[in-house]
Amino acid sequence: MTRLVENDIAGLERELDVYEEELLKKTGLNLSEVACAGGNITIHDLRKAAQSYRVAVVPITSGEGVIGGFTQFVASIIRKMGFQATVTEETDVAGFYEGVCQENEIIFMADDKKFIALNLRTKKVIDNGYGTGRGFGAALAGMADGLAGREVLVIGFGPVGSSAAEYLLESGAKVAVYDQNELRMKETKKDMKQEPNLKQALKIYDFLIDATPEGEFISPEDLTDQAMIAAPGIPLGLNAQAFEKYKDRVIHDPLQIGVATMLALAVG
Ligand code: 2YG
Repeated sequence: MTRLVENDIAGLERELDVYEEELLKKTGLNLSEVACAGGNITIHDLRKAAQSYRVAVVPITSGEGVIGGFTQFVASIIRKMGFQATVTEETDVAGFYEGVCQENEIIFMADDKKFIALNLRTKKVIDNGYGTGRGFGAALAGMADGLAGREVLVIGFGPVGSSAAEYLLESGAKVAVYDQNELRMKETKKDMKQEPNLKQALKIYDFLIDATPEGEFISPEDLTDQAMIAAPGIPLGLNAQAFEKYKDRVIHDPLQIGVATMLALAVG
């Protein structure tokens, strides 16, 4: 799991509207719609939940400590979806206590190992990796105008890649998986095809999920002309030339889709 740094999120809060316009242009869906698709809830239910739940985001100082702007950006993404969200004054347990006492029933918090959304009313807890994978699966489906019956290659079968693959199977897509780690390849489900050679696979699949922590391993000549890429992996797997050529068909962000889908899953 890649740990974000302050620079990965600096200034993104101000650009959330522009980000959402781009997302809409590429997928035909706004952030809440992508989150609802990934979270298997309706926009109507999300709107209802926004009237009934308040959200607290708690800064956690353990391990490598607080990431500048992280909790504020998480809260602004949640507000973008129509919910009331605040970052607690206090951090850690004191922050959790503050959030609960202020009657927030959804708590977001992240240390260096886990980033979760906890629903205190239903006791449902959602992991960021799970939300991110499903959300980017839904975004790719939006960009492709549906993936039922289509072949999708998932690169990287960690928590994000495996939940993206799960979402894609649910959507009726034919899922193939490549992971450089053989043990991970063994974890793929029976109805998923294993692709042993990445370069060969990139030449045949038009729909890709890049769920690896590797950067810049994909060049323009590796990809098909029709390629569409949803890339939750940080850093981006496309190199600069590939990004330049395919940027209108690439979805990549450090937190927006993952946090939005966590919220949809937490209230669903
Ligand atoms: O409260 C804080 O500011 C810090 N304790 C947050 C630490 C977050 C560490 N995790 C990550 O940076 C990422 N796993 C977050 C998810 C990125 C998904 N693309």
